[in-house]
Amino acid sequence: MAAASLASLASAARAGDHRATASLVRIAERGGAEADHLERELRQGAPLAAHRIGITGVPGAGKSTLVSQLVTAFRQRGARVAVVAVDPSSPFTGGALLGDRVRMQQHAEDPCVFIRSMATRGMLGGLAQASNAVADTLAALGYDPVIIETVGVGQDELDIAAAAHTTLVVLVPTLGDEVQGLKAGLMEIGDAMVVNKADLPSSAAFVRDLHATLALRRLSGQEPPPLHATTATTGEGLAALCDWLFARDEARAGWMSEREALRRRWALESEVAARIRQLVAARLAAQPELCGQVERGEVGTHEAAAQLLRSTEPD
Ligand SMILES: Nc1nc2c(ncn2[C@@H]2O[C@H](COP(=O)(O)OP(=O)(O)OP(=O)(O)O)[C@@H](O)[C@H]2O)c(=O)[nH]1
Ligand SMILES: [Mg+2]
Repeated sequence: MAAASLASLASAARAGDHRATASLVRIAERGGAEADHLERELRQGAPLAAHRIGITGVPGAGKSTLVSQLVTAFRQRGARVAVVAVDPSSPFTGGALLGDRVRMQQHAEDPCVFIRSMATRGMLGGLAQASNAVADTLAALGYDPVIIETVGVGQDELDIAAAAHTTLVVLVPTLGDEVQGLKAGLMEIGDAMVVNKADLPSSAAFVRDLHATLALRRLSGQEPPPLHATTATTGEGLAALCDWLFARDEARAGWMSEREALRRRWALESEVAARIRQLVAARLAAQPELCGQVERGEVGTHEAAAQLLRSTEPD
């Protein structure tokens, strides 16, 4: 796409045109040369360091319901809010995943709210890199905060947490033994912990236990993250969580530059890794004969790898 049309799309998007925003987001998501042009174009508008808020947690914890409530709260403060909902376990992409569409329906008509769902299909460089590119684009288009929702299922979600300035880890009181390990991994990355579905009967005991677990951090000189109990479906407990989030948002001058530098460093690493993966795929595709020889056992993998790395095929 010509620079002029990227520029006109960007100015339409900044003025609240959702279709223009969606086009730009698709370009960012796809990656490649056009995404490079887009980044250059958007950087001319002095990239603002939008507050990137990651919401992660176990499947079905009520993350989308919570995000929808946070969007409402930020809208009441006059913010333009973007949501990137990333599901590493789902093969669907483009448009909205059904659950998110239902959960966030009330914001669909709001020109100051943009919601994008992403999943694994068609992501050349991987989901972390693609979701980061989308978040960059939305930040550059003037959305602040950019909320990134992701299901806690492994490395992808930890990567996505690295892309956020503030991470809320959402747990539910009904965690069985099988997700305790997941919980332990998730607890490490939370700037705040949220126990959602506080309306469930087991909630009080769960919150008490979690408080006790988090307090153990004091033994190693760490301040435990705040813990909020919420019922996202009714809004109970949301005010306290929002107060914490708004206070952090307002104090950004004190913490954001350090987190943003870390985030950019991570984003660079993730982008380089994505490009190398693409390069690997291109090199292999350019040498079908050699690949066939390896498959038939005629050439060793080490020898073939060395040949592929030496190869000067255009990529
Ligand atoms: N009882 C109760 N149910 C809730 C609460 N919050 C959300 N739910 C319900 O839990 C279900 C899952 O909610 P979602 O918001 O889609 O959860 P999610 O974490 O985004 O789910 P995934 O993205 O699929 O991992 C829905 O049926 C919600 O209505 C809550 O506070 N209490
Ligand atoms: Mg969800």
